[in-house]
Amino acid sequence: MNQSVTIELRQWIVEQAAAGFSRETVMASMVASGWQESVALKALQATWKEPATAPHRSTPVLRREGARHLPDLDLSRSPRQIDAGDRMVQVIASLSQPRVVVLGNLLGADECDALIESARPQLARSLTVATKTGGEELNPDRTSSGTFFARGQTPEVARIEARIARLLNWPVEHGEGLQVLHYRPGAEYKPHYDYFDPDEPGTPNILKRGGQRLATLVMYLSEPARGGGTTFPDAGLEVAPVRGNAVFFSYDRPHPSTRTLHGGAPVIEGDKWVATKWLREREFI
Ligand code: PD2
Ligand code: ZN
Repeated sequence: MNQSVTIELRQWIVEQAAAGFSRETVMASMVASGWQESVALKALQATWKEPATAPHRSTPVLRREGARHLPDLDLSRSPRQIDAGDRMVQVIASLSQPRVVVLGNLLGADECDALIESARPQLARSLTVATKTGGEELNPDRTSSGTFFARGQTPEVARIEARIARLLNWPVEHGEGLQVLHYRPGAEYKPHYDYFDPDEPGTPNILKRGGQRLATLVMYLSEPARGGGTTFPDAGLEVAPVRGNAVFFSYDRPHPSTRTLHGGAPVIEGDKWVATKWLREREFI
């Protein structure tokens, strides 16, 4: 039988690492439960890239030591709403591990329409960063079409970017330009990580433009009647695409133990439009 590395297998490996099992023990139990050795090894290599790193722990003291400064919202006093400068943004739900925050009212209906209409003429089948070279390539896991705006490309885009910067306490200059994606029924974005894999040969080139990605904000510009949620398989979470709402998540290191594997579920009925903002360590040029 030809086995392949499934999302479930990757998820299971992440859980075993978090529980403190060694790489060797995890490999042995995969083989014992019927996984071909080559597939088990491939899954381990893809999922467990830092065997020397201590397993993820959620003890606050440990997390604070050496913790990276990350984009984040100030939820310390459990606000219902956050003042993002020109708009009050609702906090609908939050998760600490992985850090995921669902936001309401981030964009107005007029802003969603304006972004869709300015993106529409520029749409092309979505590309992703080619990790082998640092260039761009067609990705079969991503059946949406999309386009990028330059930072501040229109006054509307600049206003939204200033709002995001204030909300997430991260400089506008550290953000990539907005990406707008369009998914028709059947289109999806299979689960992936947004950070750049340190083991890929093209990564050093990509990092020259502003360092690693640290966080993602996916803003929903439309509301498909069914399907199209943003899924987090390692957290068992699916965020419904509600127009004007958004999901924010951050990753303190480029590693699966951040549990930020996420995808865009297939759209079943209607059209899904999103705008994504990625936040980098340094100024993105
Ligand atoms: O459209 C989405 O829900 C989605 C899901 C996963 C977008 C992205 N990733 C992305 O733009 O990176
Ligand atoms: Zn993504």
